[in-house]
Amino acid sequence: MSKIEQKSIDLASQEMLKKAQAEGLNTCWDRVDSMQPQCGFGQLGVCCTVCNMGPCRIDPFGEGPECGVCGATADTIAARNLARKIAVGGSAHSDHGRDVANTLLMTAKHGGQDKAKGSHSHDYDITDENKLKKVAQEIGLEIKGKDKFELAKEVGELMLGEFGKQKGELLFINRAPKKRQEIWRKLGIVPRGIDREVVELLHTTTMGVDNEYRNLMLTGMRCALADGWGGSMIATDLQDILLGKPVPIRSKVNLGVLKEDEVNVVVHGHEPVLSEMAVKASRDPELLKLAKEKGANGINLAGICCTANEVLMRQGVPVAGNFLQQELAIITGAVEVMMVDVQCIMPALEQLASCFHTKLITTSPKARFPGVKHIQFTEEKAYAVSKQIIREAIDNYPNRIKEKVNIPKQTMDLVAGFTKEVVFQILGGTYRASYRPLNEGIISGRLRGVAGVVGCNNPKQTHDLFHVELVKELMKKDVLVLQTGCSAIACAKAGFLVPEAAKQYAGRGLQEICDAVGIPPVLHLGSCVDNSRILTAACEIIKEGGLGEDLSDIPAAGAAPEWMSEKAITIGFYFVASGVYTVFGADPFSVFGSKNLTEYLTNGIEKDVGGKFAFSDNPQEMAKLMIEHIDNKRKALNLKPAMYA
Ligand code: SF4
Ligand code: MSK
Repeated sequence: MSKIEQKSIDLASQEMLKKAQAEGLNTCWDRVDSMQPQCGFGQLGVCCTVCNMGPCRIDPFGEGPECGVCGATADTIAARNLARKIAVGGSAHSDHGRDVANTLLMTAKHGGQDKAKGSHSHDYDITDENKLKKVAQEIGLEIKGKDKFELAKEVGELMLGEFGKQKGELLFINRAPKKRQEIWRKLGIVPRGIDREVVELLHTTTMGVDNEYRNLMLTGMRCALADGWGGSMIATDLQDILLGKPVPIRSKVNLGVLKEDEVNVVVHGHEPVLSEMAVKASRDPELLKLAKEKGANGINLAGICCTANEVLMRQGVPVAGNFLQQELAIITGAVEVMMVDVQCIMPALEQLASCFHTKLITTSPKARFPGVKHIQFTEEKAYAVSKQIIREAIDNYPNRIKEKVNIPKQTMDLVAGFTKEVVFQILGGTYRASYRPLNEGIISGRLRGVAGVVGCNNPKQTHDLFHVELVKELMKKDVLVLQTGCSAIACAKAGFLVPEAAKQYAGRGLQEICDAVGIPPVLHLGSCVDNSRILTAACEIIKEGGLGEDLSDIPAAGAAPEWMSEKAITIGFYFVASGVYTVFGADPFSVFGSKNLTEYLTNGIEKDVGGKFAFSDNPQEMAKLMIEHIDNKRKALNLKPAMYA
């Protein structure tokens, strides 16, 4: 992939790639080229390093070994490799959820102490008491006579207990339709404790344990469900309680949000507990004064990846870019500090930052880079740590080398901040909040159905192309699109996340709905853990009635067009295990070396859980597959065909 236009469709990114090329700077696009050809055994999933009798590899053409030293076949090896990825992806989201539960507990403790003293001294607060009460009631807690800190303590303790629970079922499983719960129970895949499911899945993949691909996938689904209906859902709900539930909010996206005359601080990673404090610190009068003294006109905070989505949803902080733009942000030469927490942070940033004045600062004890400045974040000192990092950025502003600065002009308006609760109100109004209008829209055929389009970027594909082309096609066919993660950022840059986009891109039916309620045709629901919002919104559709009894009945489909992370695999599995047809772009999950496993994932699994996977390396074909599926579901519900398209 040598031409810059083939590397990214985004003009701002193309400009930075040209700069990188001119200055001899290495990016992931160069590195992916230098990797070619990538290992065929790895791509097919038939390489095993599980034990020290290996590494072993199976010849996919049947001319070499048919099994490893231990006798493991391609089916076992590919299924074990995939199962390990599910466990890793689930552990990442869930560890995030655990940290939020701990922050909630700490807030409850400090809040209680402060109340006794009659003062408020702590950095965090219980921001959404209503959601706290709702969650508390839902999980069986008595709310009467308890203040918000007492209740937060009880909720936090119960939620934290979900990680180590040895028996029983995860509490949020109850949110799923009854029919879905029964399917899971029958198959024995209702998750128990989140940690337990990750450990058990890893155990089954060790040498000489589970050798049956279907069983490995069932255990994998239980682990993935523990993420989607456990770790991720806990992260989303507790973050809303702690930091506030998002509401529709306008902002801007793309590298042009970086400012020539201000101190630029880029937050990158996934966890909002520190970045929320950084937003606060960037507005601190003392620090703004300091920035002025250093010659800057202000402090400009912008985000990359899902930390960006988190602070966008709640604070309207502009987004500098998605996953493949992390290096490009540094190449602008205008970033004083890039502060990173966990996940999706390229190790290459360290070397690249050293070519500019940019300071890379790590903040999590879980994620250190050799030779990179580390300012450890602790919940107890969240604001002080944030101020220290912003101060570092201000002090670094005079070191910016003017000749090296090149900020692309491109920005785009967007509206984010959609949640299950917000959709209720927008569709039904404050006094009769309901999903009825959405269900009616689907039943009448004005809306063909709903799609969740999520996930990363991958330099093996043209940056943003799959997201944009797929979503364009879905809108045209009257499919309402729900998005999270880097996919939402890609479509925001394309201008799909504003109400006016309906006129330009949506089919007539979707346009009518968007015009009536004033929403964009593509709704931004947040970060990767917020895929749980898509699950809960789907549950509301079922509860509202008229579209079946189970999630698998809804005319809906999911997609991860440019995925790269193990987390995307886990998300795919919890969607499929919840009954959703899910299409993956780029390379499949490295399973094609096993015919049986491939057949199970794309067909057999449907008999077990009602959802299945499809793989395609063409966005138009992905759209076609999703639309066909949606139309089939409409037929199965005896609904008329889509009204207009
Ligand atoms: Fe080879 Fe079996 Fe060991 Fe894998 S577990 S490395 S296939 S001997
Ligand atoms: S950040 S997991 S690249 S979506 Fe959530 Fe983006 Fe994928 Fe990371």
